[in-house]
Amino acid sequence: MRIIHWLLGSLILLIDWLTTPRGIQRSEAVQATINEQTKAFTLYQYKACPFCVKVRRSMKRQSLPIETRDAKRCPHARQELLAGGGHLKVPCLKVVDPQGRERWMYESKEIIGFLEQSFPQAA
Ligand SMILES: N[C@@H](CCC(=O)N[C@@H](CS)C(=O)NCC(=O)O)C(=O)O
Repeated sequence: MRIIHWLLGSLILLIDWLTTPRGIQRSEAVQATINEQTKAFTLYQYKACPFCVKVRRSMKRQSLPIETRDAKRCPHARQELLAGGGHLKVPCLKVVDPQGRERWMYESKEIIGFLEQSFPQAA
């Protein structure tokens, strides 16, 4: 069972690597603003989780340099996710607003929709 799990994970990572999307191009000034805004975001994830791959590909497509933390390999990240979000489930996007309030968003579909709405696709 473990070997099948490992093989599937490796296959997912290989396909992801072979078909990595290109990031959209923005003007330097707009991208610099977005880079600054994404500092308020952290993605808790597992490397080979298909839902996490989906979110990472969306980030890549949108050229969003969001920090990722591996909640499987890093006990500290796992603890942060459990304490902040309340569930050990990935992907989970932590968003900190300008007042310092945290929002922990689960569900890949919701995260991708939120990112698409939050950032301009061009300019
Ligand atoms: N519907 C969720 C599914 C997420 C999900 O099932 N994630 C798995 C990893 S692939 C998980 O976190 N399972 C709990 C665990 O591994 O502890 C989504 O689209 O984000």
